[in-house]
Amino acid sequence: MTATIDAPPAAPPQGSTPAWPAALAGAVAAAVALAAAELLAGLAGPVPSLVTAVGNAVVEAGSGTPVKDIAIALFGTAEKTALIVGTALLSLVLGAGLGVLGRRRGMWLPALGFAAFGLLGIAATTVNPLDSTAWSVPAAVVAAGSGIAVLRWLLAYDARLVTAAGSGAAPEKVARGRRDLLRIALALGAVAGVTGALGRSLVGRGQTNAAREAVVLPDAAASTIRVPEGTAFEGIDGLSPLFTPNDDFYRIDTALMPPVVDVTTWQVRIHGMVDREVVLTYEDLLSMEQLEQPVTIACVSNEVGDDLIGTAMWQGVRLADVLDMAGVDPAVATQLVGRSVDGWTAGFPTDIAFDGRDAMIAVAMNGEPLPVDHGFPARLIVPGLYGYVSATKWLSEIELTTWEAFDGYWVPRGWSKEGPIKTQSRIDAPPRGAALTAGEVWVAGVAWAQRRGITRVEVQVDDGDWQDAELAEELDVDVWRQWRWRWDATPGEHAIRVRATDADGVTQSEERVPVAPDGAEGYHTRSFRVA
Ligand SMILES: Nc1nc2c(c(=O)[nH]1)N[C@H]1C(S)=C(S)[C@@H](COP(=O)(O)O)O[C@H]1N2
Ligand SMILES: [Mo]
Repeated sequence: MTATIDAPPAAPPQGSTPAWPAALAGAVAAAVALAAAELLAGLAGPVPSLVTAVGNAVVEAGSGTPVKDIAIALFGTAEKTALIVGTALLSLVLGAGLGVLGRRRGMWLPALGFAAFGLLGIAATTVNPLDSTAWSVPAAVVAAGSGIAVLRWLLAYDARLVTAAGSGAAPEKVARGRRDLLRIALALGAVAGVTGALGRSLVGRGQTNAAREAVVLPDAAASTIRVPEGTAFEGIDGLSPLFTPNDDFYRIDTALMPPVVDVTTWQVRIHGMVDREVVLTYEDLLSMEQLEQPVTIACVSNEVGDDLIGTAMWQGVRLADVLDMAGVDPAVATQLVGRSVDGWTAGFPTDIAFDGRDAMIAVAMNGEPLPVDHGFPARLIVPGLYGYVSATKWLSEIELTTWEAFDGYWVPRGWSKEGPIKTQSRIDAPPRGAALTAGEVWVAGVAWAQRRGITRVEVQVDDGDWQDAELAEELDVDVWRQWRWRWDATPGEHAIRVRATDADGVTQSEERVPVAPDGAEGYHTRSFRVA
């Protein structure tokens, strides 16, 4: 100590070799390792999440012990999340320790530490029979490898700074180097955080899919979808099928990632202006009387001629049945609001649930449990209303309120409070880009006027007369109807238009109207080149 008073120090003073860079390097390396493992698990189905596996193993080991009770007491009922966060945080702290050790004793120690981490992860996967231990090996190797690489690089960076300080480099230069190191480490940590979160959400999705696959639907939907005789035209290239396959069904929602719902704890609560609150679990819904109904749903944002519309066989519980359990007076509780697990809302007049249409809490789509993208485990389907006012996916609440008391998600954003679907028609065939030659060509498509039904579709070529198209049989007023028209095509460029008339005798409006605020209007027109 006295030497430093009289003369400049021969060795760098303690303050210039702080421990934090090594600790930070270790923590960041651990974060990168975890993130790499999670991303791999998220991307590759059979690869288990090592963090989850370790968490599960801890639960297994700790069941019936105070460890678990303390975790629940500290973090509330979100013990699963707490466990994962806890496992991750503990890993970061251990990583920091490895960083400090690595600087003092050399890289072999942290390398062993990371390898031990990997082995622990692999061992943890043996606890849960659903985890593949074999597939955990690549995850562990990638995790340990990336952790070691990052730590090596950061410690080498730090070592250069220590050497520079020791050989008399300007203190500002060393300080700047440290700031750069801090910045790099924090950036790496941030990237690891984002990657890890992405990986986890993908893992969660995989778990939801597994839960979904385990669902056994009540009889009704076990039947495959049969298309009744005459309701669909065969063999017209480009024509939309009567039922839209789930994989081709349009998807519209505000969720960046579809919410991950644990179906074993999920429930829907019917509350607000009711005689008694009702809470239904997934099991409850499946055990109630099932309704199976084909419905064409549509998005208010569907431009004329576009494909934000699709038809499915929906299965579920009649909404009126559920409302009757709760005791609802639609003259008093004038609005029904569906709320999603992620807080999204949609509201419509309560009357609609009782007016005879097949409004339902749907659990199945085309004979399968609802796909995750389309609202697993349950959603609302209300024939005749655009999705934004009715079709709440990942349903968690049905709240009865008044029309004036609440506005659903899209209403304050400039969309109409009421959203009945408008009569529309679309030309599907011939498909885009088809090489047409003169002669007979099928022009075909779909037309819809939910709640009313379609009675007439007409086609016009260039400025010719409107001609009646042939209609397939109506499956249901709430389902689109296929139409076709035999065109004797002549060489040249032609414009073809279509218009539909509903069962009230009202023809769709010709004047173009944009999608906002309550749905597009106008005739769909396409041009074709005939050779
Ligand atoms: N939770 C939730 N449900 C939602 C939405 C949403 O953003 N979040 N969007 C609605 C809209 S605008 C439409 S058109 C339909 C689309 O349903 P689909 O994605 O199954 O086709 O879902 C509705 N349900
Ligand atoms: Mo929509």
